[in-house]
Amino acid sequence: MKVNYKNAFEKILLIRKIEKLILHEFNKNKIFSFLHLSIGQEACAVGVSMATNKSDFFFGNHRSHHHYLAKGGNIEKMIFEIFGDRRGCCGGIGGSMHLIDKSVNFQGSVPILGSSISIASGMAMSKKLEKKNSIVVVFIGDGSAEEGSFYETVNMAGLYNLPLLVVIEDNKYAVESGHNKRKSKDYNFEKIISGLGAIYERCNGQDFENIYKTTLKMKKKILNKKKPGVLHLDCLRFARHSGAHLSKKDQLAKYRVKNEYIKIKKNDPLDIILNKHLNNKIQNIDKYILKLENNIHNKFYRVFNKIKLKKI
Ligand SMILES: Cc1ncc(C[n+]2csc(CCOP(=O)(O)OP(=O)(O)O)c2C)c(N)n1
Ligand SMILES: [Mg+2]
Repeated sequence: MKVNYKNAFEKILLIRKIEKLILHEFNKNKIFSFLHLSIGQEACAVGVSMATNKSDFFFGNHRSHHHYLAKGGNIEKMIFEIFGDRRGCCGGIGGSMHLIDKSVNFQGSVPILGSSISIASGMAMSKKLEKKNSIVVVFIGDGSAEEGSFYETVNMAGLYNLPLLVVIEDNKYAVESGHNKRKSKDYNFEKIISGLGAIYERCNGQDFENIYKTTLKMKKKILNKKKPGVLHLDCLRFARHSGAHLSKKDQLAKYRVKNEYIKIKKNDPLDIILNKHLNNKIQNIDKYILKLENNIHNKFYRVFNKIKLKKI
């Protein structure tokens, strides 16, 4: 199997750069919408999207810029949406938590925690009835995986043999509550999910290669065994829960695990791909990255100048 690591790196970099441009504009107070940045978690979306096909469907949640962009959603329309411009993918009335681009099978992001899981399972049922070989992927957070609808849906998806893949991006926090405040010491995800009749896999959500290979394996199993799957990705949220903050102050905050900032520094998904797969293959890597960043900036910065804010 030949994996295109350069392509994966460029996709992650694109998502990172677009979010940083948005962050920059947010700081000028132009945004009316909430903003949940995916910075640090981009590989989760890129790994899953590269291991699935265009004909597979994605649903997102409140933190979904990376899911939308990894699936190939229209970038200009996303920027317009976040800034409340009518030309946004949701008519400019939804903001950053309401992204949709059906032309690439990104079926929508929904900010009510746990809600998109059951909507995605309905679509998985329709794909099963149509006898299509597609799967439906829904991305949720570790906090959302504590909603009752998650357990109910995985159970029903197991009962009806639905081609559903639930991807849990476990960044260890729901806003500022860590696992130790929300889960019993003996909480065992693997036992719970297997007990509900679904396939369960867990891997490093900072490492594109891991996510890509595990997703390929899971998709095969979902279709062959006719069972839903839950992919549990251990990842790191570099930014604050919401708002335009990507600061060391937050990474050092009391609610975080001790020394988490060191882990963040060492586990950037971009560095992981570079170190594992690209450093020896690309000459003058700094120049290559700078060129990519400049191209993204030149192509998309002009979109911010076109934004027309609606009069309320
Ligand atoms: C039903 C519901 N309850 C509360 C909220 C407010 N809320 C938005 S994001 C969030 C935390 C979600 O944590 P997690 O699912 O782990 O996702 P993360 O933000 O870490 O990506 C909360 C409580 C909501 N959107 N929906
Ligand atoms: Mg979380």
